[in-house]
Amino acid sequence: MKRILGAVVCTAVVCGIGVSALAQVDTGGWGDVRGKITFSSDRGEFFQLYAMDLDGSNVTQLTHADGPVLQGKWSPDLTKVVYQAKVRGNWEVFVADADGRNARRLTDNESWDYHPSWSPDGKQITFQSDRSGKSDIWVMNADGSDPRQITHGQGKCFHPVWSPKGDRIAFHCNCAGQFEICTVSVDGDDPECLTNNPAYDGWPAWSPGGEQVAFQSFRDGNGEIYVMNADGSDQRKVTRSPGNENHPNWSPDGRQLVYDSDRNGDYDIYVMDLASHAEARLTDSPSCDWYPFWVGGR
Ligand SMILES: [Ca+2]
Ligand SMILES: [Ca+2]
Ligand SMILES: [Ca+2]
Repeated sequence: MKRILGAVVCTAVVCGIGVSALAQVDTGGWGDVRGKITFSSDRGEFFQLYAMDLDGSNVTQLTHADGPVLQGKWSPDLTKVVYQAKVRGNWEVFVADADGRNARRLTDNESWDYHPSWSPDGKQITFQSDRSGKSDIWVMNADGSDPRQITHGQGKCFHPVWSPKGDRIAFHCNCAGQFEICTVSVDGDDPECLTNNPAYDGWPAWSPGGEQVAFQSFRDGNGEIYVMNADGSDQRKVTRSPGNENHPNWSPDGRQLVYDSDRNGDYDIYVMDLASHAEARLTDSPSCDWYPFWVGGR
């Protein structure tokens, strides 16, 4: 990663020559991933992005960097992908074309910048950064310009996700010693928390229409996936396993959730039909497979 992305950054952004050739070295251009589920796995030397069909078949490695790459999220119009990569010891946010070509670095500082998520119009990206001295929620334009701080002192805030309606950002936050799911308007006003209990609540994910939020909670002793209405009402558990379920994301039609679980000893990707609660295991590897994302979903 350091060597390859360093070359991309220097050549494409600073030096301004050879963009297409080195962008191709960066990612190889992985082709069309529409309709697939992507995830991050350390089945190689570092975490990289992978894609598979909806039944778990045809696993292909997307990124081939010499450092970790995590959390690929395709834009709502499926023209771009944003992801985080570790460069010279700290996380930075990158954006590329949907097929992986033309990777561009959006953040460049010694702080950690990560957990990027698109605005519904694809014009802005929210992300988490500790550049202010602690972990806060930030927003920037999709070209990396005009970064602005959204949360200020509510606690350590993580994993922002932009609502499909465009008006609010959900995240999890250590507020007064409790991890809760909170939301804030995109200009930083009107913060509110949707959960309130001593257990860890985290990793919010808006349903495609924005009416519901899936999240992880430890309120029953181990990590389970829950779904609630967007106002925090009707919080209900949808997984029931002795392992830890994490990182829910929605199918494009809102009928299924994809998440990871260590119920079989290491993290693998699972999918659940919300009407029947039927689950299917999609990956079965001794490595850590997590952060699934349904391309075309949220
Ligand atoms: Ca950084
Ligand atoms: Ca809590
Ligand atoms: Ca569980």
